[in-house]
Amino acid sequence: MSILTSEIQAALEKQAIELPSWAFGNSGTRFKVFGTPGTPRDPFEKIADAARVHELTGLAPSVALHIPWDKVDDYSALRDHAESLGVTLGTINSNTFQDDEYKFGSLTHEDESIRRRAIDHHLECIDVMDATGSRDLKIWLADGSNYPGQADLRGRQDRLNDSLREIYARLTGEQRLVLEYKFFEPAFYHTDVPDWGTSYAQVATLGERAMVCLDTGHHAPGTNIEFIVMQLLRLGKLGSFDFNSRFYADDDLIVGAADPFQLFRILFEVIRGGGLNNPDVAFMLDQCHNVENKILGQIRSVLNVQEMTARALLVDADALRAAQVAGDVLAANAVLMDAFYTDVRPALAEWREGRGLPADPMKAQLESGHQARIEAERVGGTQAGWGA
Ligand code: LRH
Ligand code: MN
Ligand code: MN
Repeated sequence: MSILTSEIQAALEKQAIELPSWAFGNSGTRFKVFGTPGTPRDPFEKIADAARVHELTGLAPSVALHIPWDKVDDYSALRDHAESLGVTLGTINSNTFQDDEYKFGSLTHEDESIRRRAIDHHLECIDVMDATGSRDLKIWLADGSNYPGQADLRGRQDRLNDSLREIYARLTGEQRLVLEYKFFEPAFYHTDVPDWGTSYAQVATLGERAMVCLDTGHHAPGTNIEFIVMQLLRLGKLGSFDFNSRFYADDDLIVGAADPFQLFRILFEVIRGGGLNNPDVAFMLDQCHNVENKILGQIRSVLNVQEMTARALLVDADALRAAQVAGDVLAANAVLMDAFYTDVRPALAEWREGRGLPADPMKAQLESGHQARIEAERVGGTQAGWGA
């Protein structure tokens, strides 16, 4: 008998993790971007790679796009291409962080013509959503300042709110706006949306379909991220995750690589707060694979999320509650740790096989010759990379 009960298996069955198109393009640091054979040259090839991850894991049925990195003439054709490969197009990410105009801000800018341009970019992203069938518009702003006195902090919050109201008003049907926060970078003194509180304060004024996006790499070291997860779920405002892991700042490394225990704690609070398999909470990756193989990096990532989800589902909730109520500190902690230390990998391999998936998706990809095939096919042209 599997250690994964039928209830746990049913929860795992529904798990869906969205992949970022940019994970398949070249990336690096400000020091170097490495090119690698077989890297996609356009959004169509990025989607093909994402579909390969889904084919082997059954965990990644949608792909997030970043505009203009994934700009194409015909979004319906891109949608058809995705669907023909068994995946759908997901979150549309806006981008106001790479144009000269936005040096001093975008949706917060002092100059009305630049702020207008930034709002219009978001309205165009919603046009894209209409064509791709995407539900979520994700906004992350690089807006901020480097020196005390450089910017009017208060005025920028007011302009941000005006801008967001206009963007939100353009959404229709099920469409949503999710506002991501990040405590610093590229701005070093102040950031206009630095924390979950600011994001919450902004989206709370917009309406029900405006939510917070929590990127796990966007917090100061030592931040209790699972507490934020709990609070946002409690408030009904956790719209999405950008999963990744970090050792230092916004490292965008493979989720669960730096601190699997933190990922377990986050997923435990997701389950506790009713966020697992809840359509209101989107699970996305936001990662780059600078030095490792990108398809394998994405496979490893979704498996890490699945493994920690399975472990978190193993927590004996009744025993935990009893120990908490009894004030039995060590027993409560032991309940959590027992689940965390359970190796679920053999049970997940078995479960995968039962669904017609490879027991070991990493091995399956390595032995399939798929990488050699795309390397042979993708010659000429310009490889997609950070910023394209
Ligand atoms: C900003 C961020 C945001 C962007 C992505 C490329 O650091 O996390 O989500 O869209 O990186
Ligand atoms: Mn992010
Ligand atoms: Mn980031």
